[in-house]
Amino acid sequence: MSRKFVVAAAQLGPIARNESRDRVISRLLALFHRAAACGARLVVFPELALTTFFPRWYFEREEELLAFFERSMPDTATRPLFEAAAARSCGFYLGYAELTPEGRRFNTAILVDERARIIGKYRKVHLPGHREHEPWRPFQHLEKRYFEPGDLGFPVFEAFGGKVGMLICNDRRWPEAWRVLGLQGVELVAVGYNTPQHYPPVPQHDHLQNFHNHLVLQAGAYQNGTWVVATAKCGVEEGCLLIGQSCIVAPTGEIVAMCTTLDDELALAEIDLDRTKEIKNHIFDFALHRRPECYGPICAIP
Ligand code: CDT
Repeated sequence: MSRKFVVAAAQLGPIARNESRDRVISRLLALFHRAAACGARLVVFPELALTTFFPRWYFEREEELLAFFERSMPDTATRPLFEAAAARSCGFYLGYAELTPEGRRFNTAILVDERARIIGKYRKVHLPGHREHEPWRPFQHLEKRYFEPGDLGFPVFEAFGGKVGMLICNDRRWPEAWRVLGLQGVELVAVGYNTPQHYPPVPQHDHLQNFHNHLVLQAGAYQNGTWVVATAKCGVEEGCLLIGQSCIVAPTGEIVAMCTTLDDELALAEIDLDRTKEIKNHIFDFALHRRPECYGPICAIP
């Protein structure tokens, strides 16, 4: 049976701090319906896709922070997305800030199938930035303060006729994250991101942000023989420029589609999950060529 289908990276332009959930969802729905009209079976939205990238601010009052979190999924605001998924037989990846009933906070993504069922959840493992307020920065990156590291590992889900994994933003820079997915035979990895162009501690790397984004996505795809759909929230958001260049990467490491604006935009491609075999059964045939007996230090806990 053919395992070819159309996927979409549904890139978002900036979301203002005071933009309502309903307004954001209407933007997501517009992209979703356009992708579905092009035949998409899976639409990948960005990290923290329902709000502005709020870790750029230090909040003194907890209620200010918690306003950016979802307490259940779906909830009233997001239900229309699930209804659209069922009506269009098209699934999605959605990043959002999760507040659990116990009061724990995670940077989370869900995978929803073509029947609008949540079939997978991932909580971001690699939280970048800092824990304390650092007023010298032009903007904060307080993910370490506002989220716990994910506690679900790097699961792979049977979905869309193949094996699907999820990463969130900074995770994509870590080969270990890709490899744990690769070792489970992942065939499609969905990644959402919010990446500022300016990195205050090392500004001499600012001009490399787009390069590093594609470098790690293409390496992760090739070295694990997987398709990648990577989606940005981008543009000038509350004075902070976030990179775009959302893209779809083949298991060969080639970019087959890419967004060219810093606004709401789709990148679409027909992918064939069977093309993962070109890599998985040859150059990176893990069973044949890996030497795990030499890799111990990677997993040693210091
Ligand atoms: N959202 C996220 O993880 N962003 C980081 C920014 C760089 S570290 C401050 C990233 O890795 O793209």
